[in-house]
Amino acid sequence: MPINAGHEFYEVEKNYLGAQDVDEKMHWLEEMIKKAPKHKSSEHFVAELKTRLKKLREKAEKSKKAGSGGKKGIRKEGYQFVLIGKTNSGKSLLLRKLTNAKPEVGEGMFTTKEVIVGTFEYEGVKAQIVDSPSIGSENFDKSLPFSADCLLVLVNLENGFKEYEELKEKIEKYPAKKIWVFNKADLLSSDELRKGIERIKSNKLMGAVVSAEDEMGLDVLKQLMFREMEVVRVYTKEPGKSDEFARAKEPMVLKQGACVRDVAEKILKGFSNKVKETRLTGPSGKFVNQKVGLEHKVKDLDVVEFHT
Ligand SMILES: Nc1nc2c(ncn2[C@@H]2O[C@H](COP(=O)(O)OP(=O)(O)OP(=O)(O)O)[C@@H](O)[C@H]2O)c(=O)[nH]1
Ligand SMILES: [Mg+2]
Repeated sequence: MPINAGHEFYEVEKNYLGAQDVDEKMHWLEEMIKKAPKHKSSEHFVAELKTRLKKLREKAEKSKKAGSGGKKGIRKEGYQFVLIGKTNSGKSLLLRKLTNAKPEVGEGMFTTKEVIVGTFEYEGVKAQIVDSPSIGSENFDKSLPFSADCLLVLVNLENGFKEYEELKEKIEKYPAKKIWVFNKADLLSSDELRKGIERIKSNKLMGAVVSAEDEMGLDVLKQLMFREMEVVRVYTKEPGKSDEFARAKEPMVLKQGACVRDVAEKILKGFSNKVKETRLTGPSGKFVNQKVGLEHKVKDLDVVEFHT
């Protein structure tokens, strides 16, 4: 196909050709459409890809209706973390500790039989955490890790560092961000623990050593998760009210890189042009009560006041 696609496109195409099932195929096809060159001579080719995607979607829909999927529909809401790992690594116990969900936790293998969702709340920001049958289970959900924004990859420290090496290869294909969670630290001697931490450091891994059981290291993990979400919290207030008053309310949560206009749009829904003046106090401001324009980039914990 002489469409002059970039190297990225061919990488994605390779994944598409090697995909194991319909969900994975659909994912890579969507990526191919995104990465395909956007010029006149490739229009026909892109149209063809889109037809192919439509057919796959219909096929997936049919097989779900026929009940072969059996997956309960989980709706992706906001930012989504997906727990992934081998059986007994402690995914379900971790979900219990990080969210309101109450999944079954068991000493036996493959306790978790279906997808379960919990709500994670940290520093005023909410996210979804999804637990599902372990790698190696017949119920393992092949498409779920593709939809994730970030994977929480559980390594059971009982099995040593080799489990990390094994998992690394298995999860390479997922485009999501990855946070490594080295669990069951309570079962290691302090010497083993020290060596483990050194290896994590020398591999420059983004991760935390935790014990879901003893609730050790969970704060570090939560901070990492929060950081990976790349959000900013912005407080809004009415003119005349104090910053303390504004900060007592729930913040607005936006993607990093958002500007004052995005904040205004969220409140005024399509009427940000009504804003006559904006005053800002906080990390992105040079001084208190600074007058800023709609294109001013907000930072975490800014307080914004609109005059309409
Ligand atoms: N000592 C210790 N035990 C843990 C820890 N985390 C989990 N466990 C235990 O490990 C076992 C497995 O935990 P689960 O959370 O059910 O594991 P899973 O990864 O969900 O595994 P599946 O059975 O495949 O669903 C349970 O007996 C837990 O109590 C930990 O940090 N320390
Ligand atoms: Mg489980």
